[in-house]
Amino acid sequence: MNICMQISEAVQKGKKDVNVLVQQALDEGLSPKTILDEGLLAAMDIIGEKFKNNEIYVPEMLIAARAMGIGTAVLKPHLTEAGVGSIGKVALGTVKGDLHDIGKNLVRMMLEGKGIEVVDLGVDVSAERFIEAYENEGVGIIACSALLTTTMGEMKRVVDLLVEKGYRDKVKVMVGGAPITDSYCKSIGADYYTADAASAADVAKKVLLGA
Ligand code: B1M
Repeated sequence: MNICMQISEAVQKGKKDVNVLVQQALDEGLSPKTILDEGLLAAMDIIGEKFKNNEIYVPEMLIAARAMGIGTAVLKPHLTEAGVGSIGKVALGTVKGDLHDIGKNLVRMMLEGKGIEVVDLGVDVSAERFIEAYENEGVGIIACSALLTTTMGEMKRVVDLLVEKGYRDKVKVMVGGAPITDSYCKSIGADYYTADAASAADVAKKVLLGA
């Protein structure tokens, strides 16, 4: 079994020593992106599929998520560019009612890797809190993540509240997460949809630099 498959298995089983395997993969010369995509993220896809088919339940998803966090922590310094000065600020959070934070945390890591300061609002973030972050922190972008079809509607509330408060043309809204699509982004009047964390960071950098 290759090292990425071993990492995937370790995450699926919730093994805390997945960090050792991730370090081993780095030592073997695998790129952080390969380890992320073919090891850690591949595991979450399998976990999601098994959950859908009632082969595993929430506790198993939770322990896998914890192992995923341990694995990504090892990759973090390798995914971020050292010594990059801040080019702007983003308020990032998972929307109200939604507790999924693995994707959000990856987005944070990639944004920081581009020299962007991140105000991490955490999970279960209401539209009002996103707007407060704009008012108090002077962010150039509000970035919303959602993993549930039942919570993605909060993104529309963010846009609507910005309009209501007269801020809409002063801050950009980025959206992402498994159920989000470009057409959904357009339909709610948000500015940018990206499918993955790396693309989110690329777009955010361009926006903040006014490119
Ligand atoms: Co949940 N869960 N979960 N879960 N969970 C899903 C999302 C689900 C698809 C599983 C399934 O049925 N196959 C399903 C949603 C169905 C739907 O709405 N269509 C589901 C469900 C139903 C639930 C519960 C309702 C289960 C229950 O209680 N009965 C419950 C809800 C709790 C709540 O939030 N209120 C629940 C709970 C949980 C756990 C807490 C146990 C755990 C989360 C732990 C944690 O996050 N700390 C969990 C997990 C782990 C998953 C799966 C297995 C994995 C999610 C994940 O982290 N993926 C997931 C199935 C799946 O996705 N295959 C599932 C890896 C992560 C890197 O991907 O977040 O998509 P993702 O991020 C991607 C992109 O989407 C993008 O970048 C990342 C890649 O680079 N991205 C952005 C994300 N945010 C972005 C923002 C951007 C741009 C890109 O710009 C701002």
